[in-house]
Amino acid sequence: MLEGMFSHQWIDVLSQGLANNCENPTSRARIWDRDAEGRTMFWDSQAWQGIEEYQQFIFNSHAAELAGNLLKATEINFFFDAVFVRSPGTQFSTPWHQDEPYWTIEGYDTCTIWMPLVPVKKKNALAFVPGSHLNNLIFDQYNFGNLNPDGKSDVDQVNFTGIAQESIPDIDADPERYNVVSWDMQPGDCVAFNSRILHGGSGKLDENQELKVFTSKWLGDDARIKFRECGMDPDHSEIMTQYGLKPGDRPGTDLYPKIWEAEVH
Ligand SMILES: O=C(O)CCC(=O)C(=O)O
Repeated sequence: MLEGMFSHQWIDVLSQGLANNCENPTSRARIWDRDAEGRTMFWDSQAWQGIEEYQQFIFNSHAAELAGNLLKATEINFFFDAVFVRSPGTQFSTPWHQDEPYWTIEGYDTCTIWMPLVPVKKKNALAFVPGSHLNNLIFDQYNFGNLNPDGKSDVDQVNFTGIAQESIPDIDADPERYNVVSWDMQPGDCVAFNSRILHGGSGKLDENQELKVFTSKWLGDDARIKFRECGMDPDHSEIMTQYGLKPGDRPGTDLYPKIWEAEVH
């Protein structure tokens, strides 16, 4: 967790972008959870091509440099954005998962920058199992396509049966055993995490508390395109193919622009 990484100007830009995004969702957007009181968790992804404020952040903020330094990369490409918007009081918690097994990318040198655009308490923030990105395990984890109370069609699906090496442990039953961490965070703070780390939670909000999160995903040196038979979420395989990208390629083109390069000394 990195405190005060982004200025209030960037938070304002992203907040404006998120408002635009919620008014003009992509075809990928959907509600992940809607409870009996009408509280919702809204998700959208890869909206950046249509949202100018997201483009400003991706191309002009120091997010790519931050990812580059953390990953000790020689270059950084942008992968995609995703937003997680919980209306006040939403209880929905994101299931524990790793990101890489769902992605159309494989590699160790990847990271997500998770940024709350409103203050969030430790108990409501995304939580992590430290070190779990190092164990080379793919867990039998959740099919996020099941999060679809409105019955949207053409939702990405995954099924890790036969691929996963282990069941996902019941982390919530004994968070101390897994050294689970999360933090009180202010707008401007972020968590940068490896796509192999087990993470989940967030939600369980107090009655009047909302949560608006912008995430950006960044690719370092060893990231390569991979199409997975177990399904992918978000599934970029079709658009990657349209852009001439194939398994084994280094992601690039206008779809995954190179944003940052290390200085050569
Ligand atoms: O904020 C959340 O609830 C989920 C975030 C997440 O899983 C991610 O960014 O990979």
